[in-house]
Amino acid sequence: MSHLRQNLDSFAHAFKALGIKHIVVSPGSRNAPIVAGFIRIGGFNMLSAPDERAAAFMAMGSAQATGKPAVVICTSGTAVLNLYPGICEAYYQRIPLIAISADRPENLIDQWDGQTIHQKNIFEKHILRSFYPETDLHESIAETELLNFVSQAVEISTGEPCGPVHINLPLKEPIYQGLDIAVSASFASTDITGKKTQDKVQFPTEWLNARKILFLVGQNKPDESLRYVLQSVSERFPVLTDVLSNAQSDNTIGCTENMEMLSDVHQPELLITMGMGVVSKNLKMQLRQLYIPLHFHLGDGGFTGDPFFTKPVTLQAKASAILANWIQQYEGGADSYFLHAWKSACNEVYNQDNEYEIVRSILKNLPTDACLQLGNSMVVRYANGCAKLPNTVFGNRGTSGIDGSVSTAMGFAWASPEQQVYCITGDIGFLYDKNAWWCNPLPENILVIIINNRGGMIFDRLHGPEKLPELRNFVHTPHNFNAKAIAEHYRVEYHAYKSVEWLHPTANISTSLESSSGILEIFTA
Ligand SMILES: Cc1ncc(C[n+]2csc(CCOP(=O)(O)OP(=O)(O)O)c2C)c(N)n1
Repeated sequence: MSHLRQNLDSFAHAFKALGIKHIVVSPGSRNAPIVAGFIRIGGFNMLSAPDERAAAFMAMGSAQATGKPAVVICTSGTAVLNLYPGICEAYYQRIPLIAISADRPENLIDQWDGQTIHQKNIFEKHILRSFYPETDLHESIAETELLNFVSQAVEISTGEPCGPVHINLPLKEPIYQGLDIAVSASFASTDITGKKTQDKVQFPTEWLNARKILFLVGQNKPDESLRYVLQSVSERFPVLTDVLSNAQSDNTIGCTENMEMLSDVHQPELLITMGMGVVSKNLKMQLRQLYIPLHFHLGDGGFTGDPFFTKPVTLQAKASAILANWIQQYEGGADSYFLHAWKSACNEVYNQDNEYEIVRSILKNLPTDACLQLGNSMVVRYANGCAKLPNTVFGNRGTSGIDGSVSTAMGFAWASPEQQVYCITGDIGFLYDKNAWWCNPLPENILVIIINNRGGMIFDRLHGPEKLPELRNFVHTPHNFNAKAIAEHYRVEYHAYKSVEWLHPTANISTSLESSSGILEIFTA
């Protein structure tokens, strides 16, 4: 048996031993021997997805669902570059993802050879670490060496912060030798994954007596212990929760897009933030204007952004633990006037916008235990500040690309088959990512809802592009497409509504949302 065959079996086995289950594969010749190793070892949940751009987002969505790293495997050349948007999004969302690319031997680079490009360090600054085997895979490598190699990659990707890592495997001809032979060795089964958590963390003394403390939770993974502790904090202090914070409860305050102008009464003595960025530009701009003397950020590793220009001091702490510790010892009297001022600033004003009403009507009818995936552009903004959201909400706000929202939702649905997934997207985002359905097996627990306004509505809300009407074709990108033929192409159920039908007082929205899979398109223009 060839060393290559033996090594690729050991390589795949290492993933199994480390408890990794979800593998998304894009086809290719150079990566086929790597994929063959995963098939021979067995025990993986494997998804075939030919579009590498979509595949990377699918792997990321599946990692969102399981909390464990997912693997995406692709061939050499531009295939690797097509993983980049998903890698980038996983980097900024801090989601564990392992990208494996097959590569050609180094001496063939720049020799006019097909699918041969510079793959080393290809993801530059948007990767936690890039790995290359030290020994040629065609030579004998001890099983333990490959296990160590893979476990380092898994450890980095699930560390603090979590994120993407890249493993680049150069393979030279012949690559198909012994492809069909049964598994070479009886591998030891060792699950060596395990995560450290920091619990009792001391809070700064400034927190004990301050009366006006503003809490703000940006985009964050679901964390029930954090939601629980913030519920009690929100009885006395304003706790602002972004639509993607997964921290919302009865007394928390949604970050509505159309919030009031802030004034001196909103000025905190202390700002305490968790999670990452916020969707609301209005809130971000206004916090930049407000005088905030002290800002602590509860970090879970990785860099801390400074979105409000307040120079936050980062405490590397598990947010729920530090807050539970603090609330028990808090000695100051919380300023109820301050709490009410924030509640009324963010009070939802009735919005007559059709699309806003449609999105809100959908959200009102979603089950709490569903997963909601929000497309970028207007949809995530319409949902921001909504009082009723499912307990699991995701959106690709790491880099705010419109290129992978449906694929991410598809990956989530694949890895969480018991959970109903709803993905709401704009039409351009949908059309961009229509290869999300190009996967096998196709999940049956995902309903994609398109708000079709026949173009990029967001650009009509910005002031500027309308000054040059000729620009419209290149910015708003008007079109007359719909999803019917795409649904037929992928053989999924399709329903269409006009906004007047959807919003009609006699419309039964919960019944319209009953299909567990397919495409539902609502035309608003
Ligand atoms: C990959 C990528 N390309 C381009 C953009 C710029 N962009 C932001 S919103 C948008 C239009 C989105 O239109 P649609 O999905 O229909 O949503 P709507 O604006 O109508 O709500 C574009 C092209 C982006 N965010 N990401």
